[in-house]
Amino acid sequence: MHPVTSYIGLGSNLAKPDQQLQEALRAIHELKDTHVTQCSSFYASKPMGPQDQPDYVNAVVEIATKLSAEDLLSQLQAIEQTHGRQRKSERWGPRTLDLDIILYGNEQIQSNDLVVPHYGMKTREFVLYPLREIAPELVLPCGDSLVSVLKSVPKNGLEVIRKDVTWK
Ligand code: A4P
Ligand code: MG
Repeated sequence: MHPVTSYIGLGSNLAKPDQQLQEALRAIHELKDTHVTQCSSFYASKPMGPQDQPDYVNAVVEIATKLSAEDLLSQLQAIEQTHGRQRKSERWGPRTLDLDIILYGNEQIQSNDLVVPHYGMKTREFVLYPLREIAPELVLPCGDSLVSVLKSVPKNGLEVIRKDVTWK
């Protein structure tokens, strides 16, 4: 199988978020048949959802992977688990580590476990701006360019907190 270019969204707002993202990045790079090809800066973002929770740190990584989308999802969930993620009933509540598949090649996937492109990607500043940093020319599977989607999404206080992130 030829490697597929996929984009993963990383988010954390508990237990040293910056460190959570750094460790997740290394863990993703070490997944079998997968390596990280680019990573955005780390960004501080205002919480989407309940406001009585800490600000988030978010980033987007580009990977080249030979894993199927389903296998990639289960590998990412295993990384979340080793980072002490506890799934709670509160929607959009705080978390130590959240890894979402934003895009998987040009595929559109709709199964019980997996919806790609990620359902929130077109409205979330903390996904779109980091993505633009590493893939400014990107065109989504629906045919919309990233740049055109970004025009209607304000930054909402999104701020770069770390540049030149490394994963080796
Ligand atoms: N799932 C379906 N599609 C995907 C996909 N493309 N990538 C399923 C990953 N998972 C996908 O996820 C629930 C189920 O979604 C999984 O079992 C998987 O099969 P989850 O991680 O258990 O639940 P969640 O992440 O709490 O739910 P949800 O609704 O996906 O939350 P979001 O959308 O991830 O939002 N504010 C800021 N500033 N930054 C953030 O990163 N994140 C959230 C969580 C809230 N507020 C935030 C941020
Ligand atoms: Mg998630």
